Amino acid sequence: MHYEGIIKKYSRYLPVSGKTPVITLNEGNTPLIFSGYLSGLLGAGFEVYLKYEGLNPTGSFKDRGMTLAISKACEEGSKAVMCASTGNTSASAAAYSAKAGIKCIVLIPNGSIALGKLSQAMIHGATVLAIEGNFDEALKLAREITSEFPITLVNSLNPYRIEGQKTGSFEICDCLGDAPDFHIIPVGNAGNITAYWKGYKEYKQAGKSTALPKMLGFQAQGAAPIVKGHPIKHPKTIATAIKIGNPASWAQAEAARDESGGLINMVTDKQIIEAYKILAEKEGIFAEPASCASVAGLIKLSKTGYFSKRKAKKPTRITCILTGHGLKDPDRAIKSVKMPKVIKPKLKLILKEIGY
Ligand code: AN7
Repeated sequence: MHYEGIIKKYSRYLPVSGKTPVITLNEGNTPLIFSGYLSGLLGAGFEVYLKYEGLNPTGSFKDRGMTLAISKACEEGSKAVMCASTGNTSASAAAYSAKAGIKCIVLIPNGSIALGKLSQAMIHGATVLAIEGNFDEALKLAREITSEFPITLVNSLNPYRIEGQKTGSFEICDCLGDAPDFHIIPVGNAGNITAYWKGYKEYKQAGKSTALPKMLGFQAQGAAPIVKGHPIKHPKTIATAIKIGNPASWAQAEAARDESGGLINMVTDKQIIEAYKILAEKEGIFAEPASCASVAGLIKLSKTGYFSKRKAKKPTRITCILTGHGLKDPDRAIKSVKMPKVIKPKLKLILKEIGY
């Protein structure tokens, strides 16, 4: 069967009807990749899987929520959508709006979004305004404007975003045959952890899985309001996607943590870059820095003995969500490695360099 995106695949779990115009780029159906290297770090009895959401059409998990948010906006007759964004939401909103033929306006924090994401919002024809302020200020403005004018807000405060994004859990359960034991995920505005938890609960309710994972969320240390227990006025991290000081779904993230018996913790930029390089060098997976907060969190917890050996005969399964593609932020990649050596086009010189 030709795959046509998450709405068609999971329509029975989503608020859609035969009348909903399906605006899709065939998002979802992303690979769940076994990581031999990370499983080995934890030792016998553990299996680590990477959900590579960077392989969605615009290169991030946002497409799962955006297909539904834009489809519902069209169903309701909306002609314009708006979002504030650290980059990926704007890229996705711009692409799906282009497909739908509606207007898209995005507010981004000036100077704080990765180049790939900015290029996406612009090439898809969105109206891009760079706010002299941070993401939290941009979101406040987007909420104010969309509550007064006939423009649909497509940030994750839009419930259809959460509904679409919960399909990530369905895919993981379908792939593993049941829910994993632990689910590790980066936390920024906290929509995705909210969505995954909702998805796991609903799939169990529907009899499609038998268990629920512990939800383990990771913020960047310089942008860790939930861990610290108060909003951060001037969040700081190289993981610009999660440079958020006052998450919109704060309470829902805490509920996911508490209901599942999980935790929300933080990782330093250094730990994020270490995980970024491990994924690239050991697994051949290029994920953007914010994505790697999940793997950095796994490594951090493994060192503290959090994943203690379990007696169960079955392996303990852990999924890490890699939320966005590494190509989103080429500047960061280049800053993290040595630049190529410039060399004269002479055979002998090249052979000498490569040791032959
Ligand atoms: C790669 O695009 O908030 O906790 O405006 O792009 O659901 O916010 C992006 C968030 C993780 C955090 N990883 O997810 C935006 C935006 C990547 C991201 C997150 C984002 P949430």
